[in-house]
Amino acid sequence: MPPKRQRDQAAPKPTSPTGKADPLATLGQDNRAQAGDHLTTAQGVRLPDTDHSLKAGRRGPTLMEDFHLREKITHFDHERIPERVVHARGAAAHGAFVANGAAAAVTKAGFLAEKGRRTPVFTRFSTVLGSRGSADTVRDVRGFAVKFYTAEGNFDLVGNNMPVFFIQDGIKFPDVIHAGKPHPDREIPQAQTAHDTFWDFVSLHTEATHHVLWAMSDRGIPRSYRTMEGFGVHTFRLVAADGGTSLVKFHWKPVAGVHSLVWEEAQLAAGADPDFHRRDMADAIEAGAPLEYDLGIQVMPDTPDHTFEGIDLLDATKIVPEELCPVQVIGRLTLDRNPTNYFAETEQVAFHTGNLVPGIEVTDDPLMQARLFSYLDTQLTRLGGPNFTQLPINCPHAAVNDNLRDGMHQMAIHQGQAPYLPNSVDGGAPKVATEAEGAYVHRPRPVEGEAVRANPASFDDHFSQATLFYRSLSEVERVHVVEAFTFELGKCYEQAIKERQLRVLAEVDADLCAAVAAGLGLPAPAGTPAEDVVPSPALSQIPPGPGPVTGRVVGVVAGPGADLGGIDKLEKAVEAAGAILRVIAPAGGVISKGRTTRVVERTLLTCRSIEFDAVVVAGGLGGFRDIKLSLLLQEAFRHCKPIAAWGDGVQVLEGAGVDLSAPGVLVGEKVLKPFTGELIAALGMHRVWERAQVVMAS
Ligand code: HDE
Repeated sequence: MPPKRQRDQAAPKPTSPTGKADPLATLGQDNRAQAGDHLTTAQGVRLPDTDHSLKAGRRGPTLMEDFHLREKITHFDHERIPERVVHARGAAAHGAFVANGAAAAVTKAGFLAEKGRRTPVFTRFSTVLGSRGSADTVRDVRGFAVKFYTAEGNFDLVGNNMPVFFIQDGIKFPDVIHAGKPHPDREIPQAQTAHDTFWDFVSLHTEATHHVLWAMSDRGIPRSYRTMEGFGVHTFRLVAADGGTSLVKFHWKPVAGVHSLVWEEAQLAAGADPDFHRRDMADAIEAGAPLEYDLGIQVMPDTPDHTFEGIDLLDATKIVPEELCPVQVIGRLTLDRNPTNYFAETEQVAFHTGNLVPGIEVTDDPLMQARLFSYLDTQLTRLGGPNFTQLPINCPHAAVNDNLRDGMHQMAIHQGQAPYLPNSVDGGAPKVATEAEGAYVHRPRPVEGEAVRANPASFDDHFSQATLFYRSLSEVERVHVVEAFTFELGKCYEQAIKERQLRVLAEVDADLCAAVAAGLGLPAPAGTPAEDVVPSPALSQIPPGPGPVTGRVVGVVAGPGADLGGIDKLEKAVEAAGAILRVIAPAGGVISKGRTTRVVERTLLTCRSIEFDAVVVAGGLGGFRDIKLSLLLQEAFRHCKPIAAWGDGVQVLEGAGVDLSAPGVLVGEKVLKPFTGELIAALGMHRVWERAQVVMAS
């Protein structure tokens, strides 16, 4: 009997909503996983040994005729494909988007408009500058790319976690990326902008200023993908069923709230757990806590000048404040399935801003226009030819019937004689569709003008929205921006670059400039920042009141003698709120008290404060002291996380030097409702920012 492939044994293939076999559902079911009866070559020949090469005698030499050795090594030699030139490091998840029907008036795109329609999606999050093996928590922009496998074809919303971009015209993309990537001589620093070439470029290229402010804010170091906003950045044109058009901006709003790390945590995580974000996402999904986001749109009239309230909608360095044009929620994205194979799915997925479906069009934003060229072009190299759309992760669920033929890695065995149109040989098939039959028909629009290499005058305003952003932040968020600029510029060697960037900051906000200058030990230059901006409260991440705590992690310090009953009660309360509890102890194994036992999930050696959103010390530990515990508690204190203790756990806090009178340090006799309620409310605020003053003063 020949070896049987799992593929041959397969049960009926799952189908997509379109009725077509769902290629994603069968991903990972190929027998080239570690299954099946016998190891074979790629040609299906069974192998007797895969540990020894074929040699002339036990002491060699190795024989050329060893086809297994040659095949095994050759395949291995070619296991890597070029990493993405930007957004190389990423993590992804499967899920679905369900429309709520609110978009029906503005677009005919069924997956957005039709109430209750469920569309499968694959979403890849990424950092921009780092290589594939770099750390997750570096200060950077995050990619937020969503592939919707709609019944009308694939639509990709290839966005970021910041709503603006460094450049207004795509022709500058190689410049900004060359400046941000490691220096070409020594290839350092990795995955960061804290170096001369980046600041050289952005200080000379002031249209980057608004985006630089976002990158230096807490948005540059998200807590997790689960707590990160996403933006389509460009203005899109939606086309309604009646042909009416509107200009829109897309927003992803995380259901779990918008939260960030603090800079020290981000740095610690980069060393202690470089996979911090991807682990968080995969663990949450595996634990049955999906990532959820509302998709929202800002809808603006499609006027000939493409402006709204004086804001140029074709300028990707500008936002439309939500207070001027509210975000309307049109559906929810849920990510609830981890990929089966990183390479096949996350690495090989190919997003493209030009993957559009009827009802969604692009605008003349010159940044967007360049992207329409770039994605397909880069993928031809990265994925080795023009047939990457046949890879399961890129395959549309809609029926594909193209006349594209041959090329590297062709997987299909096309039939017929006439892959051209018009033809008579194959009966004139396939036929083009009418708009009523679902064809993508570009909305006619007047296009005229002289061929010029120039921007509209409105693109010259580089600072007003940077000022708007900075002044819309809360006090503590502004301090973080000052610290980020001071850190990044402090890493530059060239004095002239620091001075030039200070002159840019002087145009944004005099206080910001003065504070950064003081940190650098340089004089603050004078500038003329916008005086009268109306702040946009939606730009601040600090919640006005406690928000959801879904997926947050509470670490409970326990050990021999710990009040296990109290831990159980705390766990029930924490889990009822949607958060997770993890037991930390000096040593692994289990802790027992009477007949109750508790598994230790982290030891003081294996954990670091970064993985907990709050730390609680259990009662019953007496005056337990440990230098690593002091570090854990002091870091949690410095990072303004809720800290709590009950019973004699309070002595442990004192022993670790925690100021019991500081905000957000909660103590109780026992684990009772007021204790757990206060802790969960503090967790819902994400941080105890009132403590920041105490931390800075100490
Ligand atoms: Fe990209 N970008 N980009 N970009 N981009 C790529 O495509 C490019 C821009 C974004 O998870 C590349 O397949 C140009 C803005 C994401 O696979 C490449 C310009 C925004 C991802 C490319 C931009 C993005 C990419 C690299 C200026 C936010 C990762 C590999 C005109 C709205 C997608 C690839 C994934 C990836 C080009 C600007 C987001 C080289 C030329 C603005 C999320 O084609």
